[in-house]
Amino acid sequence: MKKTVLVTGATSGIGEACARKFAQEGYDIIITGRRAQHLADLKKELEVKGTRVLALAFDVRNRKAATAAINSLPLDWQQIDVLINNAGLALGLEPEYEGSFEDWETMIDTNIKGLLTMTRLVVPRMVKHNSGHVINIGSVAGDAAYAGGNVYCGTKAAVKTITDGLRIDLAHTSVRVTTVKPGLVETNFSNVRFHGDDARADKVYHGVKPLTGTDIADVVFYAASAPAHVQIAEVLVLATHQANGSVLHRDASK
Ligand code: NDP
Ligand code: 8X3
Repeated sequence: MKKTVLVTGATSGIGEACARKFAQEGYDIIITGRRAQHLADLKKELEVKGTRVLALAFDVRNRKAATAAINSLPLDWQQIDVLINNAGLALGLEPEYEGSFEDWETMIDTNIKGLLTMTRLVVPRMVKHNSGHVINIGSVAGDAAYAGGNVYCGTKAAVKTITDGLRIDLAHTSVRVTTVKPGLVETNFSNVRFHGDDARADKVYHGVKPLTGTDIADVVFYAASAPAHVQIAEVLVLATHQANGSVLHRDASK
């Protein structure tokens, strides 16, 4: 029987790559994000290739909108087999004593509360059917703070702990729970972090071969396609020249 995946933040980067990967592997896809036009374009492209796609534009910070979107699912889309909680962002790299209250709030509301909202809305049906898989996108940033990472690192540490908590709460069921923790992935992430300063964003990837969204999508799919008795609890995926959130070897000649 065909399976359904719901990907949050499917308009760009890792989420978009996950949507493409699961589509390629024969899943029906629910793509979500705030940018409706990006969703419409991706839906059109995947449908041409024969994938069933449902696009739902909403902000994961808006609990009412998220609830309405999940409650609006047509009958044949209601059984979600895989939930990929990917929507998230970093804003700023200032020392904590100079950080922006607004940026902090956006990160906490998106990365932590948005992920919790989607989990709370989708998981009860998984429990009812005693099957499903929640894959949360954490980060190497959640393993240890790096300079200027303060609040972003804190949100990703929270993702790890919240995911571990969910795994405990679901241990009596067949629902699996995974955290995938990427390192440096070249996406829109740094452009967003630096509020559209693309030159500064580009510098993040100078002299190093970063991971791609597709690299992470492959790992996410690996976890989702493991045999039912295998629960990949956590995966840390780094670029080859990255050792942790703070140590990255750059080749100055590149
Ligand atoms: P992108 O900026 O390319 O993608 C972020 C996605 O999140 C977009 O689709 C965006 O959609 C969505 N999103 C952001 N805010 C909201 C919101 N309020 N409501 C709904 N969707 C939202 O970055 P990445 O692909 O790199 O990031 C994806 C995840 O991976 C994030 O959780 C990030 O923290 C994590 N990560 C990234 C790493 C990296 O180096 N790139 C490394 C480790 C983890 P839209 O704007 O349309 O709403
Ligand atoms: C994104 C990776 O190291 O830029 O979570 O924080 S990092």
